[in-house]
Amino acid sequence: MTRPLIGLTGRRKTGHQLIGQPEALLDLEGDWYYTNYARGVLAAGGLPVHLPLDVDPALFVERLDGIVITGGADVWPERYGATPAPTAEPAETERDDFELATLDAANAASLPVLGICRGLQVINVHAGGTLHQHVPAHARYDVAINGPIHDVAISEGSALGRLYGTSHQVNSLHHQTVDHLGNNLLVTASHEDGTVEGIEHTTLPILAVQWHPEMLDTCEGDPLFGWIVDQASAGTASAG
Ligand SMILES: [Mn+2]
Repeated sequence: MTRPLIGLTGRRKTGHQLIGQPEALLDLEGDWYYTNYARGVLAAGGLPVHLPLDVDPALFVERLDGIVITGGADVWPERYGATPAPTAEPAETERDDFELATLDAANAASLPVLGICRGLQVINVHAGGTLHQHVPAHARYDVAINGPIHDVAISEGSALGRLYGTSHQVNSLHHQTVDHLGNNLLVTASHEDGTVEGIEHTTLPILAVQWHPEMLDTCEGDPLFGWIVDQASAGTASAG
Protein backbone atom coordinates (compact mmCIF):
# COMPACT_ATOMS: atom_id res chain seq x y z
CA MET A 1 0.00 0.00 0.00
CA THR A 2 1.26 3.48 -0.87
CA ARG A 3 2.18 5.56 2.13
CA PRO A 4 0.47 8.96 2.26
CA LEU A 5 2.91 11.80 1.65
CA ILE A 6 3.17 14.10 4.68
CA GLY A 7 4.98 17.44 4.41
CA LEU A 8 6.86 18.79 7.45
CA THR A 9 7.70 22.46 7.83
CA GLY A 10 10.99 23.58 9.35
CA ARG A 11 13.06 26.64 10.01
CA ARG A 12 15.92 28.38 8.25
CA LYS A 13 19.29 29.07 9.86
CA THR A 14 22.69 30.24 8.66
CA GLY A 15 26.10 28.76 9.32
CA HIS A 16 26.56 31.43 12.00
CA GLN A 17 23.94 29.58 14.08
CA LEU A 18 25.73 26.23 13.88
CA ILE A 19 28.71 25.38 16.06
CA GLY A 20 31.79 24.15 14.25
CA GLN A 21 31.06 25.41 10.73
CA PRO A 22 34.11 26.42 8.64
CA GLU A 23 34.28 30.22 8.39
CA ALA A 24 33.81 30.14 4.61
CA LEU A 25 30.37 28.56 5.09
CA LEU A 26 29.01 30.86 7.81
CA ASP A 27 26.81 32.91 5.47
CA LEU A 28 25.24 29.85 3.81
CA GLU A 29 21.62 29.12 4.64
CA GLY A 30 20.57 25.72 5.87
CA ASP A 31 17.15 24.28 6.70
CA TRP A 32 16.62 22.72 10.09
CA TYR A 33 14.11 19.99 10.83
CA TYR A 34 13.97 18.15 14.14
CA THR A 35 14.14 14.51 13.11
CA ASN A 36 11.53 13.19 15.54
CA TYR A 37 8.60 14.64 13.56
CA ALA A 38 9.62 12.51 10.58
CA ARG A 39 10.09 9.47 12.84
CA GLY A 40 6.58 9.89 14.27
CA VAL A 41 5.04 10.14 10.79
CA LEU A 42 7.09 7.22 9.52
CA ALA A 43 6.12 4.99 12.46
CA ALA A 44 2.45 5.81 11.84
CA GLY A 45 2.71 4.62 8.23
CA GLY A 46 3.24 7.94 6.42
CA LEU A 47 6.04 9.04 4.11
CA PRO A 48 7.52 12.22 5.60
CA VAL A 49 9.11 14.93 3.43
CA HIS A 50 10.63 18.24 4.43
CA LEU A 51 9.35 21.45 2.82
CA PRO A 52 11.86 24.17 1.82
CA LEU A 53 10.58 27.72 2.28
CA ASP A 54 11.50 28.76 -1.28
CA VAL A 55 8.64 26.87 -2.92
CA ASP A 56 5.14 28.28 -3.45
CA PRO A 57 3.20 26.19 -0.89
CA ALA A 58 0.35 25.72 -3.39
CA LEU A 59 2.70 23.51 -5.41
CA PHE A 60 3.31 21.32 -2.35
CA VAL A 61 -0.38 21.14 -1.51
CA GLU A 62 -1.14 19.77 -5.00
CA ARG A 63 1.14 16.82 -4.29
CA LEU A 64 0.90 16.19 -0.55
CA ASP A 65 -1.70 14.15 1.33
CA GLY A 66 -1.19 15.93 4.65
CA ILE A 67 0.95 18.56 6.39
CA VAL A 68 2.50 18.93 9.84
CA ILE A 69 3.21 22.52 10.87
CA THR A 70 5.96 22.00 13.43
CA GLY A 71 7.31 23.85 16.44
CA GLY A 72 9.62 26.85 16.34
CA ALA A 73 9.94 30.54 17.07
CA ASP A 74 7.13 33.00 17.79
CA VAL A 75 4.76 34.14 15.08
CA TRP A 76 5.67 37.81 14.67
CA PRO A 77 3.03 39.64 16.79
CA GLU A 78 2.19 42.20 14.07
CA ARG A 79 0.70 39.26 12.13
CA TYR A 80 -2.18 39.35 14.61
CA GLY A 81 -2.27 43.08 15.14
CA ALA A 82 -0.27 43.14 18.39
CA THR A 83 2.76 45.14 19.43
CA PRO A 84 5.72 42.80 20.01
CA ALA A 85 6.28 42.27 23.76
CA PRO A 86 9.84 42.53 25.18
CA THR A 87 9.89 38.72 25.21
CA ALA A 88 9.24 38.47 21.44
CA GLU A 89 11.69 36.28 19.58
CA PRO A 90 13.27 37.69 16.40
CA ALA A 91 10.89 37.73 13.44
CA GLU A 92 11.13 34.77 11.07
CA THR A 93 9.32 36.49 8.23
CA GLU A 94 10.04 33.90 5.57
CA ARG A 95 8.63 31.09 7.71
CA ASP A 96 5.57 33.10 8.80
CA ASP A 97 4.83 33.87 5.14
CA PHE A 98 5.33 30.27 4.06
CA GLU A 99 3.19 28.67 6.75
CA LEU A 100 0.32 31.17 6.46
CA ALA A 101 0.29 30.63 2.68
CA THR A 102 0.45 26.87 3.25
CA LEU A 103 -2.74 27.12 5.28
CA ASP A 104 -4.43 29.20 2.54
CA ALA A 105 -3.72 26.44 0.02
CA ALA A 106 -4.32 23.52 2.38
CA ASN A 107 -7.69 24.84 3.55
CA ALA A 108 -8.81 25.50 -0.03
CA ALA A 109 -8.04 21.85 -0.81
CA SER A 110 -9.33 20.47 2.55
CA LEU A 111 -5.90 18.96 3.08
CA PRO A 112 -5.39 17.50 6.58
CA VAL A 113 -3.16 19.63 8.82
CA LEU A 114 -1.61 18.73 12.18
CA GLY A 115 -0.18 21.66 14.13
CA ILE A 116 2.36 21.19 16.90
CA CYS A 117 3.26 24.04 19.30
CA ARG A 118 4.09 26.96 16.98
CA GLY A 119 1.93 25.09 14.46
CA LEU A 120 -1.11 25.56 16.73
CA GLN A 121 -0.27 29.25 17.06
CA VAL A 122 0.10 29.71 13.29
CA ILE A 123 -3.25 27.97 12.71
CA ASN A 124 -4.96 30.26 15.23
CA VAL A 125 -3.43 33.42 13.76
CA HIS A 126 -4.31 32.29 10.22
CA ALA A 127 -7.93 31.91 11.38
CA GLY A 128 -7.98 35.49 12.69
CA GLY A 129 -7.11 34.71 16.31
CA THR A 130 -4.50 36.25 18.62
CA LEU A 131 -1.88 34.91 21.02
CA HIS A 132 -0.82 35.37 24.63
CA GLN A 133 2.75 36.45 23.99
CA HIS A 134 4.26 35.03 27.17
CA VAL A 135 3.08 32.17 29.42
CA PRO A 136 6.35 31.33 31.20
CA ALA A 137 4.79 28.68 33.48
CA HIS A 138 4.44 26.48 30.38
CA ALA A 139 8.00 26.98 29.10
CA ARG A 140 9.43 24.05 31.07
CA TYR A 141 12.88 23.80 29.52
CA ASP A 142 14.21 23.04 33.02
CA VAL A 143 12.87 19.46 33.10
CA ALA A 144 13.27 16.41 30.87
CA ILE A 145 11.45 17.02 27.58
CA ASN A 146 10.78 13.34 26.86
CA GLY A 147 8.27 12.78 29.67
CA PRO A 148 4.99 14.39 30.75
CA ILE A 149 4.94 17.40 33.06
CA HIS A 150 1.26 18.39 33.24
CA ASP A 151 -2.27 17.14 32.55
CA VAL A 152 -4.64 18.44 29.91
CA ALA A 153 -8.41 18.07 30.07
CA ILE A 154 -9.89 17.03 26.73
CA SER A 155 -13.44 17.58 25.45
CA GLU A 156 -15.50 14.44 25.13
CA GLY A 157 -16.59 13.78 21.55
CA SER A 158 -13.75 15.84 20.04
CA ALA A 159 -11.10 14.45 17.70
CA LEU A 160 -8.56 14.70 20.55
CA GLY A 161 -11.05 12.92 22.83
CA ARG A 162 -11.26 10.03 20.37
CA LEU A 163 -7.45 9.80 20.34
CA TYR A 164 -6.72 10.17 24.06
CA GLY A 165 -9.90 10.09 26.13
CA THR A 166 -10.80 12.96 28.43
CA SER A 167 -7.37 13.58 29.93
CA HIS A 168 -3.78 13.20 28.83
CA GLN A 169 -0.31 13.79 30.29
CA VAL A 170 1.95 16.05 28.21
CA ASN A 171 5.25 17.90 28.15
CA SER A 172 5.24 21.70 27.99
CA LEU A 173 7.79 23.65 25.95
CA HIS A 174 5.77 26.66 24.87
CA HIS A 175 5.93 30.25 26.08
CA GLN A 176 2.87 31.31 24.08
CA THR A 177 -0.68 30.08 23.54
CA VAL A 178 -4.07 31.11 22.19
CA ASP A 179 -5.64 34.32 23.49
CA HIS A 180 -8.64 35.05 21.23
CA LEU A 181 -9.64 31.97 19.31
CA GLY A 182 -9.74 32.17 15.50
CA ASN A 183 -12.85 31.66 13.36
CA ASN A 184 -14.34 28.17 13.17
CA LEU A 185 -11.94 26.76 15.75
CA LEU A 186 -12.82 25.00 18.99
CA VAL A 187 -10.68 24.61 22.12
CA THR A 188 -10.73 20.87 22.84
CA ALA A 189 -7.84 20.57 25.30
CA SER A 190 -6.80 22.89 28.11
CA HIS A 191 -4.75 23.08 31.28
CA GLU A 192 -6.51 23.74 34.58
CA ASP A 193 -4.95 27.24 34.64
CA GLY A 194 -6.95 28.05 31.50
CA THR A 195 -4.10 27.69 29.03
CA VAL A 196 -5.29 26.44 25.65
CA GLU A 197 -3.51 23.15 24.86
CA GLY A 198 -5.44 21.82 21.85
CA ILE A 199 -7.69 23.19 19.09
CA GLU A 200 -9.67 21.71 16.19
CA HIS A 201 -11.49 23.14 13.20
CA THR A 202 -15.26 22.77 13.10
CA THR A 203 -15.37 21.58 9.47
CA LEU A 204 -11.84 21.16 8.06
CA PRO A 205 -9.41 18.33 9.01
CA ILE A 206 -7.27 20.57 11.21
CA LEU A 207 -6.05 19.48 14.64
CA ALA A 208 -3.35 21.18 16.73
CA VAL A 209 -1.76 20.78 20.13
CA GLN A 210 0.48 22.94 22.25
CA TRP A 211 2.62 20.04 23.53
CA HIS A 212 5.35 18.10 21.67
CA PRO A 213 4.35 14.47 21.02
CA GLU A 214 7.46 14.01 18.89
CA MET A 215 9.77 14.68 21.87
CA LEU A 216 8.04 12.22 24.18
CA ASP A 217 9.32 8.66 24.57
CA THR A 218 5.95 7.63 23.11
CA CYS A 219 6.59 9.50 19.82
CA GLU A 220 6.52 6.38 17.68
CA GLY A 221 2.95 5.30 18.33
CA ASP A 222 1.52 8.64 19.45
CA PRO A 223 -2.10 8.89 18.22
CA LEU A 224 -1.52 12.36 16.77
CA PHE A 225 0.79 10.97 14.10
CA GLY A 226 -1.73 8.21 13.53
CA TRP A 227 -4.41 10.90 13.08
CA ILE A 228 -2.56 12.83 10.36
CA VAL A 229 -1.63 9.65 8.50
CA ASP A 230 -5.20 8.28 8.71
CA GLN A 231 -6.70 11.59 7.55
CA ALA A 232 -4.17 11.77 4.71
CA SER A 233 -4.92 8.18 3.71
CA ALA A 234 -8.65 8.89 3.68
CA GLY A 235 -8.05 11.85 1.35
CA THR A 236 -6.00 9.68 -0.98
CA ALA A 237 -8.72 7.02 -1.08
CA SER A 238 -11.53 9.48 -1.88
CA ALA A 239 -9.39 11.25 -4.51
CA GLY A 240 -8.45 7.96 -6.17
MN1 LIG B 1 1.53 23.46 28.49
